Amino acid sequence: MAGVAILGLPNVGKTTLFNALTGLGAATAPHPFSTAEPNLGVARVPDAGLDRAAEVEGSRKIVHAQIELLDLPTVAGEGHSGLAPRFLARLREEEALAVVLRAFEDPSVPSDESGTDPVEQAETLLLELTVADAEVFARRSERAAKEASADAGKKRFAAAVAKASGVLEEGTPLRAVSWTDEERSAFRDLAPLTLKPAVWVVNAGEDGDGAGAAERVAETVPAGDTVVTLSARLEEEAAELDPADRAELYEGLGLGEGALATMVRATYDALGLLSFYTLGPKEAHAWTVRQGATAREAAGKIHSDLERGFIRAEIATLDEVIASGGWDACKAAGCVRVEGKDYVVAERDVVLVRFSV
Ligand SMILES: Nc1nc2c(ncn2[C@@H]2O[C@H](COP(=O)(O)OP(=O)(O)O)[C@@H](O)[C@H]2O)c(=O)[nH]1
Ligand SMILES: [Mg+2]
Repeated sequence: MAGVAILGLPNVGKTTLFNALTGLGAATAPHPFSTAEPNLGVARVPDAGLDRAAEVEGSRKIVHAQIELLDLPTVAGEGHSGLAPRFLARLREEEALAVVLRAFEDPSVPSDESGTDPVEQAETLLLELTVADAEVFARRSERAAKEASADAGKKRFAAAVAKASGVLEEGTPLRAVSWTDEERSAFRDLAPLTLKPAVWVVNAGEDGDGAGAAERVAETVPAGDTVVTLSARLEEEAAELDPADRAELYEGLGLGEGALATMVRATYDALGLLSFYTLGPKEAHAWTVRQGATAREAAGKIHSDLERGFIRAEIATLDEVIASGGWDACKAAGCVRVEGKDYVVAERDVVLVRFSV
């Protein structure tokens, strides 16, 4: 399961967002540092399409895709404003970062630690991540240079680490530079924070639109990073509603599928993952594979027998299935195609694997 760490300055809405995503109801408070230990939870990837498909198919059970979430406490003092050194190692284990930036104004929630300028916060956090990486790479680079002088085979490794160390010393996150596969594999054990995909979450508040802020954040962070806007508090309230009421609320606010779905999808994208589906009377199931996965690989996610005995896949898009009123109707209408083992699975494909073992 993909793991995502939630970061940000104190009192910006990290735990609120965590609660909205996990439905775990961890304590939030209108003062900084209310989270003393990391909260760990599993978020069901919100997916209105999956819910609707289950409805038209009459599936008895719905299985959402999942991500693991870590809500890290912010610890004050000693020249770091967001990342507690004692949690850095934990952070390096996660695959992606969701960075919460406060844009909402609320006099009952102090903002002295963060301010309400999301661009300033993005700059601060990016710099902290870069400095944390710079320390690790400077140390490793020194050691690698010594190793390389005794063993010529280690020269290329030392050169890669030294180059990255130089980039970081200039205050540039590693993600902002392109690296060869060889260089990337040299960095792997150091698990650089600035090479992890990051999704920037502008917490704009219930009545802020945040569009301008999001645009400015996008210009600040490394090119290609995704920026989403939401109100963590509104999402936390929405998460407590049943699906129909939630859909109505989102529709009333013009939020479409809801901001959480957008955020999680952006994270999936950043991680190079996508969802495909299987549908039946027993269950409607969202599965996760890497982008570029073939039909045969996707079959292996469902069951190893399906991969081994793969014959062909029948495929339609989720929207086609919903519009037709179910898989069988879709097939009758001719919207199901047949694909072979090398077909590259697309986001929102519904897949029926034909196999024999
Ligand atoms: N008005 C408003 N308050 C929010 C929003 N998101 C979070 N808060 C409040 O901000 C306070 C701090 O939130 P919390 O999630 O504990 O922040 P953390 O320190 O980043 O984990 C809480 O009182 C939240 O209810 C929002 O979108 N609008
Ligand atoms: Mg918190």
